[in-house]
Amino acid sequence: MPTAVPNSPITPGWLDWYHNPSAPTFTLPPGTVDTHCHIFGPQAVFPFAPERKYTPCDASKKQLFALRDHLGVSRNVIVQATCHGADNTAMVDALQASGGRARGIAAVRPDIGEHELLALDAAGVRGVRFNFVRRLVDSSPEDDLSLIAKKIAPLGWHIVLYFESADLPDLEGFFASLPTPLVVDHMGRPDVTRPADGPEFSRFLRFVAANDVWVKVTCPERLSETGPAALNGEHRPYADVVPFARRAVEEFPDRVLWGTDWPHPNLTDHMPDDGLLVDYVPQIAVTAEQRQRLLVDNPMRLYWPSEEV
Ligand code: 0GY
Repeated sequence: MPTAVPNSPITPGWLDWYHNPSAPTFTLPPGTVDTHCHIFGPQAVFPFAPERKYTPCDASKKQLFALRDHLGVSRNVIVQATCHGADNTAMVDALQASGGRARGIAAVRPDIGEHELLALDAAGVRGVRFNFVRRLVDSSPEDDLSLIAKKIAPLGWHIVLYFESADLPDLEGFFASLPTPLVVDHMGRPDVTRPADGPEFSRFLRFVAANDVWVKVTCPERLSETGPAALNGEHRPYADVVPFARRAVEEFPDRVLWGTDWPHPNLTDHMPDDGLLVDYVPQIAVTAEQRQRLLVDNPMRLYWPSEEV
């Protein structure tokens, strides 16, 4: 009999996801897609990758689907978390259990073969993630990434980019050379203590305008300095991130995407109430038409192009 491998201890100080999220007061439109969420393990079933930079608490597909239903979300896009490295088994297992209600973004190595790519495609994978955040990956060699990009382009997939805003000037040329549509995580992680109409975020939006780029207006909880609390007595969670997200929604109404980022890896300050993240939406998409595009029409075009809501 094989001996069971004991679970690794969770990273000290790790914040567990919010177990009893509030029922949102804002009702999401039918067909809403959460385009940024992850699965962690469970590690006893899907062990984490040896090269990972953190060991999280478990966050299973069943728990993700329960959150989906609680929030009034219809579909998920599950982004491979770095703690699973390039082993996409847990994510693919979740796609297969979703009854067609989830798509995936994989992490792959440059030597991946066509057979494996086709199997990922059949399971519902529609893109790969290139991660440039130094605390999450050891390196991001452009030659390797270019090779991956060349292999996935014929499948009609796209590339999800995760980087820090300070690195955009160095990376922009490489990004522009990639042969697929690009999807940027968390608005390119702006420094929200700077003005939303200042040079840094304006440069990011010029990059969006000049290329085939979609923007996830996600992760206010990760970017915010003011946090989830009321501001000046008003119920305005993550108020300092709002001008950035709102500017992206207004300038690129057809290329913005929303998501929860559940189970919120590597937060150290607070763990967001996912119900509150839904209540945040009307602050950044102020008209019903903007919300319909952000939450339903845009993600359906990208991930379920031939399906009705
Ligand atoms: C996010 C952000 C983070 C982590 C990951 O895959 C990951 O480990 O994406 C982070 O630590 O900023 O998008 O979930």
